[in-house]
Amino acid sequence: MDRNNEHRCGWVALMGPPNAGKSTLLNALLGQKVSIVTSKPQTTRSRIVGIMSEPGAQVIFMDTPGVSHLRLQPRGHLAKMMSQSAWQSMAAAHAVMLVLDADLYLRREEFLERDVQPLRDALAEDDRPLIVVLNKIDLFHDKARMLPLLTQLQEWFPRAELFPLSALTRDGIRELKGLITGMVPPGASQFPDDQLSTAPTRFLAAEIVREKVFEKLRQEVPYSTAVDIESWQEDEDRGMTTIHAVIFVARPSHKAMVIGRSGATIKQIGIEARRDIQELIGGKVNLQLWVKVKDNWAEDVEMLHDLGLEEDS
Ligand SMILES: Nc1nc2c(ncn2[C@@H]2O[C@H](COP(=O)(O)OP(=O)(O)OP(=O)(O)O)[C@@H](O)[C@H]2O)c(=O)[nH]1
Ligand SMILES: [Mg+2]
Repeated sequence: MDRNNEHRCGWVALMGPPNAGKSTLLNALLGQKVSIVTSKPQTTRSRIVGIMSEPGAQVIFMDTPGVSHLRLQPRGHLAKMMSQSAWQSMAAAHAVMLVLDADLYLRREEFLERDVQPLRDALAEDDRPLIVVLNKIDLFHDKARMLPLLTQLQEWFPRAELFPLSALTRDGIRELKGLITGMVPPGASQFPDDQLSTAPTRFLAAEIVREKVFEKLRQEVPYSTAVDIESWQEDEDRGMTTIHAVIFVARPSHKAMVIGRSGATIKQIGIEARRDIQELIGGKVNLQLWVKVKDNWAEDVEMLHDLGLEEDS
C-alpha cells in the first residue's frame, strides 16, 4: 500500500492566549458547534474534544482554556485547573496548533511577545509538528501588513507552518484541514465517524447556558458563574425534554444581575439557550433556569468535579 494513502489518526491541541479564536476555529474545522464562543476572554474552562472524521483521516482536536501570563479572573482553584487542562492537553497531543489574533497584534504590537512567551517557552525543546494560525484576517484588508508579524513568528518558531486565516468567515479552513491531516501519524480511527465530541450532551447543554450568561452579563459577573444541569427528563410520548439548570453565582448582587429587571435577563438567557439546546439534541426542550448563590464555588474541588471541569489527566 502506498504510504501516502495510509489512514491517519491523531490528537491536536489548540493552544493560545484567551480570546484568540480557538473555540471558533474548532467549530469551523468540525462544521458544527461543540465549543462555546463569546467576545469575553477565558470563556473555555476545560478541555473540549472535537472529532473531525474525513475520508482517510481522523483528527481529534482538544480545545483548551486560553493560556496567559496575566492573572485574569477567574482566580483560585478554577484558574489552576483551567491552566492545567491546557498544558496537559498540549502534552498529550501529536501536533500543536497555536492560535493567535493577528488583528490584535497589528493594532497592539507590544502585546505579541508577552502573549506568546509562555507558549514559546513550552515549545522550545519540542519537535512535534506545529502550526501557528494567524486568525481574524477578515478584520483588515491589506494582508501585507502581516509581514513583520510573520517574520517575527517564524524567528520564534522556526519549525512552524504559519497559517493566516479567518475562523469566522472560514477563509482558509479547507486548506488548514489538509495541512493538519498530513501532520497526524498513521493509524486507525479511535472514534466512530459520526461522533463529534467526547463531551456528554448534558455538559454541552450546560455550556450553552453559560455562553448566554457570558454574553448577557458584564465585568466580573460572568466569571463568578457556573452552570449545572440538575435534571434531564425525556418524555418520548410528548417529544419533549425537560431540563432543569442552575446558574450558580458567587454573590447575592450577582444573582440580581443574572435575573435582571423584572426577570428580563434570565428570560433572554433562557430563550436563547433553549433554542441552541433544541438544535443540539434535535428535539423540543422545556428549559427551566434557577439562580443560586454559592460563594467560593470556584474553590470547591468537588463541585468543580461535578461540573465536569476537573482534569482527568
Ligand atoms: N472577526 C473575527 N472574529 C473572530 C474570529 N475568530 C474568533 N473571533 C471572535 O473572537 C472572540 C473570541 O472567540 P473564541 O473562539 O471564544 O476565542 P477563544 O480563543 O476560544 O477564547 P477563550 O476560550 O476565552 O480562551 C469571539 O467574539 C469570536 O467571534 C475571526 O476569524 N474573525
Ligand atoms: Mg475558547
